Amino acid sequence: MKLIIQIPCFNEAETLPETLADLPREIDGIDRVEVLIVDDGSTDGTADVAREHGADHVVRFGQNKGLAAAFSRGLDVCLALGADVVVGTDADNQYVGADIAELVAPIVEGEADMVIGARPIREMADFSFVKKRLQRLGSFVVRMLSGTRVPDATSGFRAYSREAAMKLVVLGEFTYTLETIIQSQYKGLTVASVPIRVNPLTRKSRLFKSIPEYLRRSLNTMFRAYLLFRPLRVMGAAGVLLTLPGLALFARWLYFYFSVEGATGHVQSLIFGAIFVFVGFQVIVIGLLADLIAANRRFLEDVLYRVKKVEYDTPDRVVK
Ligand SMILES: Nc1nc2c(ncn2[C@@H]2O[C@H](COP(=O)(O)OP(=O)(O)O)[C@@H](O)[C@H]2O)c(=O)[nH]1
Ligand SMILES: [Mg+2]
Repeated sequence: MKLIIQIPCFNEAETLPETLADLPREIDGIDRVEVLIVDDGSTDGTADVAREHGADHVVRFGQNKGLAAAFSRGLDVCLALGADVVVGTDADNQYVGADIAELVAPIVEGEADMVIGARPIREMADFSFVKKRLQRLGSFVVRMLSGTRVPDATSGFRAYSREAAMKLVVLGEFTYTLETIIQSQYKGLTVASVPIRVNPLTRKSRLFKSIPEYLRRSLNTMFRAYLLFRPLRVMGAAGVLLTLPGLALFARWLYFYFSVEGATGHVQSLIFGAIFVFVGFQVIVIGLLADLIAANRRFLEDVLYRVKKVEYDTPDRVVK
């Protein structure tokens, strides 16, 4: 079994040597461990530092494309390099390299397709009170949306089976962490979680710049990932919520129309009722369309998966 540890980096020349030095090169059940650095347009010589400090493979973007793009590219490169297991970790040495053994164990044993390292959030002094709350709330929402039991949804310390690396498709621009968990559900990938340790902070987080910004981007990612997963449920519920008050208003108008007061008055109820019913109905129809489009995407993702299988699993094409 071959494990490739991939690290997305954006200007990490300072902390990368320490991170690389801490990575294990021998793990039970794994024959070979290699390291891939995805340098996302760094301007501080990250790629050179990576090579000097023992990274086996370095991929470099000419310009900054964001974490999600670097993650996706990393998965593809790992597949092309013949990885059976892929581990993702951060360049700032936030996670403890030795814990990678724990992370890959459920995959080596064939019990999971994706293993998420759960940080001891409560004990983390570097996390502010608000950040801890947000992490808990975010993980709760992801659990609800995905039907999984992941305690730490935003953890970037994860292991993926080759199958998962082929099936996951990340389109969001901000983070892949939430999207991949929501996707695992409809892709039939088993998600497991293991407790892991964290090192003291080496530098401030670059992804979590401000709370409103982080919230906005995370909510956006989650909403879109879920919409893709169950469009009709979301749009249908919104449509029904709009239609019901409309029908009530319409019934009110009908009641007065046929009661003693005759045809005069309560036209407002009729107008608002009609608007609500009309808009609600439109939303439901759009939901149906979204459902058809989502079915199409699933079909395309299945085709993509098969293409990847041919591309990466045909023996003479795999780069060893
Ligand atoms: N590819 C890429 N990676 C990034 C970018 N910003 C941060 N990262 C990487 O994402 C990982 C986590 O970043 P960090 O700032 O520690 O965020 P934290 O997860 O909140 O601690 C590190 O390996 C960073 O190098 C970016 O713009 N592009
Ligand atoms: Mg960090």
